[in-house]
Amino acid sequence: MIGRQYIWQYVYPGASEPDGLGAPYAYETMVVPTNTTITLDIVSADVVHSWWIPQLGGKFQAVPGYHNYTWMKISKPGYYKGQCAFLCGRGHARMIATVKAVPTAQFEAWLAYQKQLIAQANAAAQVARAKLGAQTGAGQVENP
Ligand SMILES: [Cu+2]
Repeated sequence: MIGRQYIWQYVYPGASEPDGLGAPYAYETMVVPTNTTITLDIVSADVVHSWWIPQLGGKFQAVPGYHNYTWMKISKPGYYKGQCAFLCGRGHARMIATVKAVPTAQFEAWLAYQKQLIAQANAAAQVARAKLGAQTGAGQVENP
C-alpha cells in the first residue's frame, strides 16, 4: 500500500519484472478476498499519511522511508470506507480509502482481469516502441 498526495495505491503481488513492474494495482479501492488473511506493507511516496477504515480497526501510518505492516481478515463481503487520518496537505480531505471485500473466486477473476489489462497495455507499448524505433531521424513524428 502506497500513500501519496492524495491517493492510496494498492500494489498486488505478481510483478512480471524484477523491478516490480507488471504487478496488478488499484487506486482508492483495494479489492480483497473474504475469509483470507491479507497482509499489508505500508509505505509513503511523499509525506506522512494515515490509512483508516474504522470498521476494519485502527489507523496505520504511511511514513516516508519506513515500512509499516498490518493484516486484516474480512468475513463479510461489502464495501468498507475510510479516509486518510493524518493532515497530509491541501488534498487531504479528498484522500479517501475503500476496501471492497468479495468472495475468493470473484477476487481471483478480478485479479486475472487486471493482469490481462496490464499484459495488453505492455503489448501495445511494445508495438509503439518498435514503431518509434523504426522511424528515422531525430524528432520525426509520423502523421496519423
Ligand atoms: Cu491525509
